[in-house]
Amino acid sequence: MTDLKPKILIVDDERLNIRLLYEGLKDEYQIIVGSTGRDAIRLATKELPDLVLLDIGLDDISGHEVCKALKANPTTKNIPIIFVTAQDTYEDELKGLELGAIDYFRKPFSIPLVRVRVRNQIELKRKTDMLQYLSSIDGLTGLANRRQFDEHLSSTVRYADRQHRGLCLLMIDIDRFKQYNDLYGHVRGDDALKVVARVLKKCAARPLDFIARFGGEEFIILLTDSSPEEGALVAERIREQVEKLFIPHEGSEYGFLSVSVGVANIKPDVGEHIDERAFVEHADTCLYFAKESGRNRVIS
Ligand code: GH3
Ligand code: MG
Ligand code: MG
Ligand code: MG
Repeated sequence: MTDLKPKILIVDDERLNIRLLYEGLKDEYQIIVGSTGRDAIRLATKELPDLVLLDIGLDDISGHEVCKALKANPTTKNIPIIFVTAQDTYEDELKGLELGAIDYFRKPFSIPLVRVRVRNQIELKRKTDMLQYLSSIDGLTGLANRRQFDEHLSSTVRYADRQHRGLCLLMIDIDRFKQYNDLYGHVRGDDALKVVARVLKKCAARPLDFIARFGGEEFIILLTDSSPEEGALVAERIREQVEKLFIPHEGSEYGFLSVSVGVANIKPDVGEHIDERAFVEHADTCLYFAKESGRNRVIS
């Protein structure tokens, strides 16, 4: 069974401090421990704890430097850090907080006080995570929303630039959907959007496939490390699977609900940079041609 207790990383070079904190927190939390600055960075990146209790005076890299490194890394930047230290000058405290730590415990610490302050921070983190989740998800389909897609596209494009990896972008639009709403009502329209979203999840199910609702009845899929052939194959599978749902649509020339798909591909050479906007516009242009040439088809 997985441990659902919040996870805390404790890093200190003195065993006694680790033991005290461990004993005080182990009943409520899953605890991971480290004794060096390198441990702190490695474990925070690998384990993604909900909170880090970080000593400042460490043997290799100071707690302040560790904090700077974690705050500079997009995957660890939102993990709250509390400094636990014997260095209790005003300047130390100020520096720690300025580097992005959220709190500061002085040694020798009072365990009941540590417990309460840790609990408050964990609660705050839980709420922040929930808000972050809600602001990145489309409520109707459960897919990522446009905002999250834009962020994901930027980071994936940077990765592809560095690694010279191929990307495919699929722009999917439901055909004659205005008429579908007019004929069958908005509630059935919403149902159709959910069903199409399910098809997309089934057809683009690799861990690196990213699906989002781009807006209205348009969806977008970013395939990382994919060749143009793979992109076209996924697009064709989507088109076919939606067609095979056989959802009646009397306003469509095909009699059933269908989608059109535009596919753009890119693979940057050394020193080349992908233009995000042009990439999305290319997929959109292909989608436009798919519509122009009769709908229910894929154009790359
Ligand atoms: P085309 O084949 O050219 O794509 O025609 P279309 O009718 O699908 O395109 P158009 O852009 O004219 O209409 C899109 C429609 O999608 C209009 C709007 O009523 C509908 N729509 C957008 N968002 C939602 C939604 O959240 N729920 C429902 N039910 N309908 C939506
Ligand atoms: Mg120390
Ligand atoms: Mg449409
Ligand atoms: Mg549209």
